[in-house]
Amino acid sequence: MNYSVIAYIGLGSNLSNPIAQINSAREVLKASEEVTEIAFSSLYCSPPMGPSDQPNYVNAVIAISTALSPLDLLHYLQKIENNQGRVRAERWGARTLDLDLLLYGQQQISLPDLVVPHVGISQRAFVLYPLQEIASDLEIPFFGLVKDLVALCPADGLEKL
Ligand code: A4P
Ligand code: MG
Repeated sequence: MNYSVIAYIGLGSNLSNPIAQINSAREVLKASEEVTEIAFSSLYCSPPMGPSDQPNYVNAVIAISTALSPLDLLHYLQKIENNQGRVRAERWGARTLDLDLLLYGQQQISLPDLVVPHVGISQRAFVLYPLQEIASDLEIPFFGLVKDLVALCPADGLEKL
């Protein structure tokens, strides 16, 4: 029996009614026996990072408690992405749903398929601003406090919905 850990997941979507995609992913997570929701941020809209010929994104962050291992949680998140019609084509390309494992407790993980804290967590407004709403005093291993990282991160056109 594993102990429960608090994990943070970034949700993103810019296709097929992004707000509904994010809300639906939240409902799936809430309904899961393996996951308990602790907090859910506001939804935010932002211009795309990466290829600019794609719609704006809607993003949010959820805090959960779970006894799933990091890799089992990643695979579970990928299953939810696939169930919501995710097709993997271009890196950083448009998607119905992207679920990124941002943090898993205070663990630092460096596996071929899983890097935690998530790459880019310390510089992305669409991750840091919603994360600050639910965990301002949280320490991100290696990078520092969420609130200090937000203070250094321009909003880059991010807007609360
Ligand atoms: N992977 C490794 N670590 C992780 C982790 N911590 N969480 C691997 C999730 N996956 C992780 O991911 C590619 C591979 O990353 C997976 O096979 C997994 O084993 P993917 O979701 O298939 O592909 P991707 O999302 O296109 O690539 P990547 O590099 O994860 O992109 P990001 O960082 O997710 O960025 N602009 C705005 N405004 N808002 C966004 O949310 N998102 C992206 C995608 C681009 N531009 C954006 C946004
Ligand atoms: Mg991703």
